[in-house]
Amino acid sequence: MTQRTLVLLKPDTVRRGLIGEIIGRIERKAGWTISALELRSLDQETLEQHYGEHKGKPFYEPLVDFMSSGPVVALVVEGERVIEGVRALAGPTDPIAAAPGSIRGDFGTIVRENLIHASDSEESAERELKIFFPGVV
Ligand code: RTP
Ligand code: MG
Repeated sequence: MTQRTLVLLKPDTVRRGLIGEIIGRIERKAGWTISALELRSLDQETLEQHYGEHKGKPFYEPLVDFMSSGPVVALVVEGERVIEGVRALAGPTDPIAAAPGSIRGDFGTIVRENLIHASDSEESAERELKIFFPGVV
């Protein structure tokens, strides 16, 4: 089942020079393709759309501050079961609970600064791709 997903390499990834490391892991999965890629700074409106489901939660404001603290790399990745697949490469939200070998497990310690976002379902992917790459979908 070929799918498309939205991936964001968060500002901690860019600051720490881990873009290549993380993109390399995605690229090495058989048959997956990066079909769009952009380094960009996210404004409040974009973040509100993207993380709207978390509005009102205690971590929302610090999350938005963090996500606008520096540029992110936004990517569209296409391929076999890529939605579930990139989530598996990333590991669970809390990097301390994430297994070594996963991106968050290998590089993260702080829940907020967990390196990568990946769409969590087909519906989320469709919604998020429209926000970040309106020309692509
Ligand atoms: P994401 O949406 O970024 O791919 O991450 P996720 O699905 O694994 O986690 P989610 O529950 O959607 O949370 C979104 C992001 O908010 C930050 N967060 N901080 N308790 C906290 O301090 C807390 N909880 C979540 C993380 O950056 C998380 O990825
Ligand atoms: Mg999420």
